Amino acid sequence: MSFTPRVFSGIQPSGDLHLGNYLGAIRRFVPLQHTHETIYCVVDMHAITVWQEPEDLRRATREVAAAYIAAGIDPKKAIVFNQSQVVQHAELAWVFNCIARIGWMYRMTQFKDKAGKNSENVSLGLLAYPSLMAADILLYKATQVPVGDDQKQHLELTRDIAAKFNNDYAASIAAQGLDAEFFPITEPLIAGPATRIMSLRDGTRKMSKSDPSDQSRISLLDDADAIAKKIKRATTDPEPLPETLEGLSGRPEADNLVGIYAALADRSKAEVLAEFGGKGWGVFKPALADLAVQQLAPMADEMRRLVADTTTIDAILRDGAERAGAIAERTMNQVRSIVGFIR
Ligand code: AQP
Repeated sequence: MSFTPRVFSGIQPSGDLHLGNYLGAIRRFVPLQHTHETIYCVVDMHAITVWQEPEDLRRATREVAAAYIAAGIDPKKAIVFNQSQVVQHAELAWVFNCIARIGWMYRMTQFKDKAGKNSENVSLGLLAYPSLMAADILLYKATQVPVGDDQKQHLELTRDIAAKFNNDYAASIAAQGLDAEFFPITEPLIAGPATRIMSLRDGTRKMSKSDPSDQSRISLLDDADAIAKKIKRATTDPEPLPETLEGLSGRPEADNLVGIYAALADRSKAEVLAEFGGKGWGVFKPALADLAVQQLAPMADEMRRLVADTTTIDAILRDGAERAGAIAERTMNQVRSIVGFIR
């Protein structure tokens, strides 16, 4: 069957948003709202898979919503809401917990990274996280999900869950008169020069909210001075920039900074190297800092203004939740019948 093209994505309110979240996800959400039905969620239920102080969670939830809007997402066009206001996410996640296999969850590299050696002691929610993520996406029968490269494995698992549900319940789906492909096999949208932004301190580690070093990331609320200082101090090798893309291989820090420049300038890495190849860091870093400040500082101002206006932000989230809830309830009604729950 052909599904209505629909885009869904979400970000956890689990700390300070950073340049990786912006370039890998939020910036790419914006143009899609003009070509697709779009649903952008603040996934607060995912955030509590690791401990969050309730007041911090409220603040961070509003901050992610503010970032969406400050980046250019129009909440009248796109649906913007926080996950916990649409209870069907939790309901479908439970059904998917009974579809997915435990072994699938243990194989997730994000779980292995986050649980580390402590895997017996982390929350059950952290293990089941990808099942809730599948519910987020499939509740809206989303056909495309723009994400950073780190989420690719979770997207593959979403596809596996959709396929297994469609298969396990094939007879019941047919008996309800529904299409055999009840859930779509969602496509990840992972593209551009910034699918995985790396730490400014270590080009082999992902830029991340949970990195203990504030110097490792550019936060979306950093002021111009902080942005410039962090770029100036970013770890690099002593060589000048190469003239060609091949020259970036084996130079993760250089590759990362060129990728950041390319993404912010809406250019390819090759075009950036055509301009800066052969030049040293003393030329490139100030140019990158100027570009980053020019793009990020106005957004940070707008985010601060929006976050301070909690009445407006909360009203946007409530309105989004109502619109999302109407779609979610349609899907859940079908799922309840397919599974055999009496209503
Ligand atoms: N470094 C990154 N480069 C490109 N994209 C990134 N994303 C995250 N980090 C990078 C993308 O941002 C979206 C939201 O991510 P999330 O908040 O749901 O979870 P995450 O991927 O676990 O983000 P963090 O910042 O790394 O958080 P912690 O430290 O809590 O794990 C996703 O589309 C993600 O791909």
